[in-house]
Amino acid sequence: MRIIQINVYSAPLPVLGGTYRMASGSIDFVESTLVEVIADNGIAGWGETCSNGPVYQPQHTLGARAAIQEIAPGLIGEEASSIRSLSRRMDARLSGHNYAKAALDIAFHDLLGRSFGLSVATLLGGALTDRVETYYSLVVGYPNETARIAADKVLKGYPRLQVKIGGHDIENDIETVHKVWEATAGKVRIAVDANRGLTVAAAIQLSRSCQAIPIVLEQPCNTFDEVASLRGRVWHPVYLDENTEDQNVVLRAISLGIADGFGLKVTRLGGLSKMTAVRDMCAIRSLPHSSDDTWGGDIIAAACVHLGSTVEPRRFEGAWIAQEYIDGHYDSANPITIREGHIAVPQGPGLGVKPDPGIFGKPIASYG
Ligand code: 0XW
Ligand code: MG
Repeated sequence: MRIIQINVYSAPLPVLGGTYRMASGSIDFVESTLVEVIADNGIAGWGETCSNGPVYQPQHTLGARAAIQEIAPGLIGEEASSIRSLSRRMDARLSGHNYAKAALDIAFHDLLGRSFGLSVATLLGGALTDRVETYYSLVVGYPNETARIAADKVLKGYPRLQVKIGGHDIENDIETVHKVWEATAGKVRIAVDANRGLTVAAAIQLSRSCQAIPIVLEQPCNTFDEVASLRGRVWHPVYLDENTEDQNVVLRAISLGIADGFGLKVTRLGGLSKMTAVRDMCAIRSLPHSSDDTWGGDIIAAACVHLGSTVEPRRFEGAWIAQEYIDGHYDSANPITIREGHIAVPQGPGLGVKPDPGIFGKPIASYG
């Protein structure tokens, strides 16, 4: 089974319902990049990578496309059944750029699964559940309004909320956390995500002012070292998100004991292969984590859900998908949707999701 063609597509995704506000930048529109990897058995596998703007992380749309341009020609004619050897091949063509390689890695899994009649979750070791938790991400806002939305999401069945803070007055953030806690009355788990936006002093102040509230502090400060310096100075568990730029950072955070859990992104880590190794590292130390991505449609959502279904449920912090902010689906027959705060693991071979024919128009690049 050899790769004979790779097509790259662009999908514009305007943000539904207004601006998605984070301490590290706001977005109104993103453009996703999709890859279709076709093998000589006539089967195609799909992958996706989509940054949420150029500021959240170093990854960006044009970077992904330029990286794929470097890599893709070297994959034509390669054996598709060994994802490990395809991964080595990608590294031989281009150093770094995990987020671009991730799209191809997801497509390799989809192709392999479809070719052998196995789901991606099965390829990743086997699903432990047929539906995974998700969480609702409340954008940076003001205390009363954020608390009102939080209460509504609890009624909708979300088991976990992520409250975005940072980028403005810390007193406002502290009040927001208290109001959200009062409005949700202990019915959900709460992560408070500053998206790198707090100083060390502000993170300590927030934690001490919210001592009695069982929150998790997600990526409070900008750098790994700043977050590391919080150890023993804050009351709450600290999770790393944006700093986990590759597998080695996760390994270092675990071995130094500076993270109590992680917000993990499939594309940032380099795809399902690399994320699976990180999943297993976390399992060794009983560390909780999510299976998210920055943004994107049904393909990346399916990848997050398949991986998420293989994580021990008691440590799973949810698979975040962008569905609430996107109009429509790539796959009208098998869309990935949130129901009562959970997402069903797609059935069928591969990712269990396939874009409707012609939905992305003509490829922006083709190799092979
Ligand atoms: C909630 N997310 C998973 C989606 C946005 O890209 C931000 C991100 C996070 O947790 O930082
Ligand atoms: Mg986060």
